[in-house]
Amino acid sequence: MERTLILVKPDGVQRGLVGEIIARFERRGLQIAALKFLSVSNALAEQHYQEHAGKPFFRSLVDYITSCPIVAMVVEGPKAIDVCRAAIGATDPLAATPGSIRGDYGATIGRNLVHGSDGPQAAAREIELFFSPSELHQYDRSLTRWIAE
Ligand code: IDP
Ligand code: MG
Repeated sequence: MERTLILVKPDGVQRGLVGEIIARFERRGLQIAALKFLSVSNALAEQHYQEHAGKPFFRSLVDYITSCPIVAMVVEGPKAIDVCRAAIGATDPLAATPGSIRGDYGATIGRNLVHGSDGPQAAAREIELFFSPSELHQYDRSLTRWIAE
């Protein structure tokens, strides 16, 4: 079982795609372990994207992710990191497969709607940046008893 950090970036919120994007992960079979709506500070943005510090797009990336509240979530499941990266699609929406979130809703690399951790180390680091341990929930899913009591 793996956990990974997903962000619905400001363009996803502004375009009214929050429900649609969360639904993609739910339908893929992933289980929500944590979920919140927050404004990302400059400091948090710089930490989250630290691997990109110094790149030409770093400043605009930080401006983008801090420009409007976002949805942060932790989802879990078998191979959750790779499953989510596949559901999200390639970084540049032009190269993203149709059927992926970026392939269906994105047009440009600077507005690609969603973030997903790219490996186990990144996932652990990023989850800790956005969530405290008490905000992460473990529970068993079942169906029958949630349809009829
Ligand atoms: P990823 O989000 O698919 O993991 P990364 O290479 O980690 O892609 O880049 C992080 C984010 O930085 C991208 O999702 C995108 O928002 C932004 N980004 C990456 N490359 C460029 C670029 O060439 N121009 C503008 N923004 C970029
Ligand atoms: Mg990345």
